[in-house]
Amino acid sequence: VRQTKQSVLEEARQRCNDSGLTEEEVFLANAAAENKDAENAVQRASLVLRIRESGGSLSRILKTVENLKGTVVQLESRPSKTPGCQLDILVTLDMARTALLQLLRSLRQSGALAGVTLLSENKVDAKEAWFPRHARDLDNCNHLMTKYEPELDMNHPGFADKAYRERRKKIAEIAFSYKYGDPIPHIEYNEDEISTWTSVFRTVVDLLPKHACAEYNRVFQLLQDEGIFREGAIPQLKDMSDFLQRHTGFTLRPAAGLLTARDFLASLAFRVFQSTQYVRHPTSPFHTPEPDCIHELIGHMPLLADPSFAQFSQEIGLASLGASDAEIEKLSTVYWFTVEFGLCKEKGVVKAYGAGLLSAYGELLHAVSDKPEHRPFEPASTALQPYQDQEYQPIYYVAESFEDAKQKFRKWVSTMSRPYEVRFNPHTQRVEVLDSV
Ligand code: HBI
Ligand code: NLE
Ligand code: FE
Repeated sequence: VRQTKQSVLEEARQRCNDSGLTEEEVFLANAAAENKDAENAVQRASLVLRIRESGGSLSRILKTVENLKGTVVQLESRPSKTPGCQLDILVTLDMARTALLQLLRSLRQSGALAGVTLLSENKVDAKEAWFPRHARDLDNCNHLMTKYEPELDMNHPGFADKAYRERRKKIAEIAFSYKYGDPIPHIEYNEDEISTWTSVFRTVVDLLPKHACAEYNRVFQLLQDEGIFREGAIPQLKDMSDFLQRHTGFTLRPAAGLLTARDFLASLAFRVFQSTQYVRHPTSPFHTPEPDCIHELIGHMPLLADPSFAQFSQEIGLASLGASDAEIEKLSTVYWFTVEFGLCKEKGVVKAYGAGLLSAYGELLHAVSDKPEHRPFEPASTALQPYQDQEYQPIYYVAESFEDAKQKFRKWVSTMSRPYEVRFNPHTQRVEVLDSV
């Protein structure tokens, strides 16, 4: 069903490119064109308007509504938190469809507004695309990519290793049968697995002080102090999840392998990180293309305990909910060049914060050397950069800081076409869709 909706949306999106309308508005326009009666029928609609400090004027907007024979049913305003904007307005109107479309077009073109969103009501399909609304719904977000499964991928170092494949299967089954609210199962790791952990751990410990960003090093030290990070024992996901929860509210749930980007990103919206629990094959300790628990633990966990970074991760997740396939691809690319392989500046020196670098010391050294290309992080262009996951990256993007990356990301996300806004309610762990009055 999701696929069908997506392709309908894609088609609409094609058509809105030159009209300056969102796909929802194109649906409206089509409905109006098909039905002459509907064209003049008055309907109720709600808009969210973000009025700029310079050039913006609420009275002029209301005048436009009046000129188009619309009636304001309700109006709410509050000071805007967006820099350069004075007010956020929620306005509900009664208006003919064609007039409403005209209004949207002129508001968008006026330059007085930093944002114009039509909140969806009962007429549009976009908001019906399924996405998880509660952390419990993540029980349905565990679709795997087939690449890198040791059973299916002939190039996997474990392909010919029967015992390893059995082990992977057993750990994957734990993830598949995991349900929201279950305690995270304890894994008794064997000697091979522990020695792989220990050799990776030793090498990264040596490199971190020099090459990891300060936020990462701060939490890494904490994890060592608490005895969660040490040689000779692989941290249990349960202990790590409890640790994260105390710092940023992030929790973990076991994942069976490389998930689809849509499922993986969706969980971040709920401050849930889907983490693999198996260990990479012992023949490739220092670099593997697939996520394993060494990558998740050493690479991802420290920064998920950093408040600013946790917020950034969640915002990528929220942006992905209900997004089109093309947008998911862009968000994954941004995720790839930030959360996975990001570099940042610290007093003029380039440091690593990407998890794929911090868990793979060969690539870490490569990334901070002068061999690869370093480009400034700009979401709009970064999102279009093709990437591969087999070899070391030839290009890395450097952020000024997490805060700067977050600001730029927010600005870019606001240009995406989703016709509704979502927000996470931490009290209920529910994602609320802002689509009604
Ligand atoms: N799945 N289990 C798991 N772990 C990840 O780190 C991961 C994933 N699926 C996709 C993904 N990462 C990203 O590279 C982006 O595509 C979102
Ligand atoms: N290359 C990383 C490592 O070896 O730890 C894993 C990357 C997962 C995307
Ligand atoms: Fe990762």
